[in-house]
Amino acid sequence: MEPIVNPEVKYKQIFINNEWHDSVSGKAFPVLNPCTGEKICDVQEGDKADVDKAVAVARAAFKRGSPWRTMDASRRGQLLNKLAELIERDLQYISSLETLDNGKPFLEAVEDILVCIKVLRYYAGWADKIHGKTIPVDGQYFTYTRHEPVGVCGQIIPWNYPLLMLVWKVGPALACGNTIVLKPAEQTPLTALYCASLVKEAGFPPGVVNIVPGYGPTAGAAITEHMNVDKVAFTGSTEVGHLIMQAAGKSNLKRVSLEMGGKSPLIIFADADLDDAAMWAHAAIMNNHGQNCCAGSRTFVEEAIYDAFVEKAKYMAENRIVGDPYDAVTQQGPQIDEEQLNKIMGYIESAKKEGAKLQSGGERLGSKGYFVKPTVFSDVTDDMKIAKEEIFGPVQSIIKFKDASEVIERANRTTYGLAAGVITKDINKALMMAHSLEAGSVWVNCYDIVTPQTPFGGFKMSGHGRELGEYALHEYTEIKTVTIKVPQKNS
Ligand code: TXE
Repeated sequence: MEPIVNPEVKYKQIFINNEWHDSVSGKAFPVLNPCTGEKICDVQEGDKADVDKAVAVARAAFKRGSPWRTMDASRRGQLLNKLAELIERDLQYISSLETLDNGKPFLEAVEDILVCIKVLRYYAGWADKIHGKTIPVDGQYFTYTRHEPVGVCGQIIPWNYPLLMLVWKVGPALACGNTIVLKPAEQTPLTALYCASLVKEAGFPPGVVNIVPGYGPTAGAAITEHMNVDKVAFTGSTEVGHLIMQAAGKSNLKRVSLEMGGKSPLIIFADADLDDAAMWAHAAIMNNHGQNCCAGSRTFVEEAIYDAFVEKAKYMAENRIVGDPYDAVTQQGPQIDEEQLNKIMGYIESAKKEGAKLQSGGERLGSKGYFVKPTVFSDVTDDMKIAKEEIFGPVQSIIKFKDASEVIERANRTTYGLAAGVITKDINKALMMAHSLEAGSVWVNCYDIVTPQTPFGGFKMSGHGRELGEYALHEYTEIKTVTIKVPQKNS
């Protein structure tokens, strides 16, 4: 598929009640092209007043007796399928828009959007299969459970996978019958807004999905503090995750699910096929420019193959093609913005100072846009900043280890727990590692395999709750126990 280079931006307003609105304040904010740092367009800037409007209509759409509440569950599934079909129809345009806004290579944007379609279809299938149980209770009673929607769900998403993060949250929420007020990241609101137009075209009733672009401390905080929002789902930094739990605690104790960052270990044993291991490790950290919550940002390599591995890693980084994301050969585009660029460059400098050995990259590429050369450090030790903190950039840290029990301790010595990987031909070792690593996902002889069917989320400070798979439905339902006295029970 060919991209539409610099596609037209069709929607720049706030989407409330299936209509487009200017912000109450009259303000708009610039959306920048990460390849150039230049403005793509201005988008209406939502704030508390706009969030209030969106929550009010989402609440009305959730009222008992409303078209949405009285709709057959199977019909909700049909609407989700329709939305998937419309995204598929516009795949080329949406992927092109994602590349413009986010900077990821066009073919990777296409991959993202194809996964969006799969996730929507997966949850479309669930819509009429979300049900409770009848329970054989003690006494003369008949008891059953109902899985009811939670209500108005606030959803706050990041910029690294803009439409994918929207779909991960919107899919299960709608399958369960909730209504939504979603805030896209300020860096990347464009595909979310286009998707809003498809929500309307698909036939979702007004007020079911509302999209309020804006900044975190204003629009985002208004969602998290709102007394009429029943649940908030968030993907982003741990720092903001803390704020979200605090806001929920201070307001109405809304339900909270969080997916935050990681410092995920990928552990390569000496028995691994070296080329294969180097390929997985490179992809684990470099994919999406390192802007991946489960990036394999600590590459642990057993000492017997350490030097040979470093050579391969260096070669792969040096040969990675960085440049224009609309060019089909490009593997890496720009980082999302200047703040992220500066953060990454700061980590690279700290590694140089702390004694890590720079094998490749280590600097910005060009002076326009936010490109970083794929960077590899060897001789990284556990106490260095780059081995402890999330860099969120194309920076591989290769760390040496001696044996399995030692590396388990070291790999788990982090406040994060999102993902981990193991590469070995020894099945016993693989299983022992998989069951010892403190992470929500463990990949063996592969990495970053996330599918619509598999739960995804973090241990420890990487998260609360799970997205995707059947497990995500728990985050979007309340369980009600109904007990009825009966004159006589029979087994
Ligand atoms: O995240 P923020 P940023 C990590 C990664 C990255 C760092 C900072 O390490 O370098 O976080 O990125 C909204 N109340 N991840 O600054 O600020 C914000 O508007 C409510 C990991 O972009 O957490 C955006 O919509 N909302 C990650 C979303 O939160 C607030 C993906 C994420 O932004 C808010 C992104 C507030 N007070 C960054 N402040 C992952 N897990 O994949 C901000 N927001």
